[in-house]
Amino acid sequence: MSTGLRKDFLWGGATAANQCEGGFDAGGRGLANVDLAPHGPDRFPIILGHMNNLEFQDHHFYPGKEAIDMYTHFKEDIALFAEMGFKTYRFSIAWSRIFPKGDELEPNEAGLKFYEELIDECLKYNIEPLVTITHFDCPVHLITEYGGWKNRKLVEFYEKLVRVLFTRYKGKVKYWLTFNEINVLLLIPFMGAGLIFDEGEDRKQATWTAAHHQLVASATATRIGHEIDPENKIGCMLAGGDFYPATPKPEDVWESINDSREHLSLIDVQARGYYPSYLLKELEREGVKIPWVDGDAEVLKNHTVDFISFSYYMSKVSQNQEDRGETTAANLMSSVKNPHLESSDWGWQIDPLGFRITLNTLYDRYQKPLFVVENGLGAHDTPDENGYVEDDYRINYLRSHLAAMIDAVEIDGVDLLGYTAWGCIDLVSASTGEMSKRYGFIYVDRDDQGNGTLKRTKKKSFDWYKKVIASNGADLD
Ligand code: BGP
Repeated sequence: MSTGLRKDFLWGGATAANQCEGGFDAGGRGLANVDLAPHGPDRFPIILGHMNNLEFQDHHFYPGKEAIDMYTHFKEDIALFAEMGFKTYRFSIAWSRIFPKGDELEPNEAGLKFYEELIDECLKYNIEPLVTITHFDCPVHLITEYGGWKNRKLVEFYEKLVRVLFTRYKGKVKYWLTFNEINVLLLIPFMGAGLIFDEGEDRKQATWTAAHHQLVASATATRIGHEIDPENKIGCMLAGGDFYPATPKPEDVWESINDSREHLSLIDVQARGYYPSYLLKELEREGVKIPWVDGDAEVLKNHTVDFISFSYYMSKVSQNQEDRGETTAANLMSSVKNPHLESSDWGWQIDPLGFRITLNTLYDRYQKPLFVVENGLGAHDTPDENGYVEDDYRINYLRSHLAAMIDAVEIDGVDLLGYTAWGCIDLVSASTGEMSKRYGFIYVDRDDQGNGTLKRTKKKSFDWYKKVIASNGADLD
């Protein structure tokens, strides 16, 4: 039986350097903002940019320093991905491995070599590397010295980074994402753009200055990527999930349109090549100035992305302020609770049809190929004495979401390049810093305090996903 998915559909899994690699000071790696996000109550104020925290503090535990030590386990891990039949593996480059401070003239060979070996390991198994150039990370030196992405200099440093990557991995890597979930820099500016706000600083101006710089950097990367190798396919990346109006009340519908626009505005620019009129008007009303430099409009216009990638965990609900009901957590934001949906252990609401809806919205809006680069269920796992986890809840979540995704392709005609399940191996949670929020097909023995052997064990979902891939999505049982 065929599913309507393309024959070369890129099935796989996704991780991010700061959540799995560890080795925070290995091979000459420099310190990055993401290293400084501790586990515990200070995590959120820090990733929001509310707390100035640019060095390690003794009273905090920093889970990213060792994470699951993929830095030394990557061969073992990629062998397991290959055993599941992965066609692609999405990982990110830690900027500070390549340029430890960010503003050096020459890159760090040890960092380049590390990723080269990782890429070669993928290619050995015919796994197509899908590289996120930056997944929430920024060298700390670029923050202390330049103020992070609110400084135009960052565009230059990023340009240097991408030139080095495109050149070094030419012919080996074809799929690239410029910035992970670019829209969340509006929500977590320290993690998304290395921003820390001074007392009394105009946060909105600083945030949109940083956003403009990332947009120009992204378009510049697209230009350079295509110049260096016309085979390169370069995508943007959205923290996705549609916003439903809480009721048919026009004010709620309007609220949902505004919430959608807020989240789509940055990829509107990356996909269409210009700032949407609703955003220009809003920024003008708020007195925010876009820091245009000669040539920016052209680079945005002429170097739009080749495809749209996104994460999908849940849909969200919008309601006008006056009527706003009970809220729940929703991937770095909050949402009005949807009474029709179940929730995960962390309150994220589970909505497979919302996945199909989101795929349709994005395809209708941009008419470019899509790539699902994150989806999955963060849950508490209870391993038996051998480390084996019977994670039927995860299989159920993925089964229903994959069925909805296949409907979007087969019935609605969405053009979809691939699907990478988030945290295909257990890793540190971005929002909470916990290990206990697990997404993987592979269990990693490590707890929230950093105890454990780091032993990898296949979960029940491992064999299930293997079967899904082998049947190109036809066998979801
Ligand atoms: C996205 C991030 C990932 C990832 C995922 C799950 O926002 O791109 O880095 O972690 O969400 O979120 P969490 O780890 O908070 O459960």
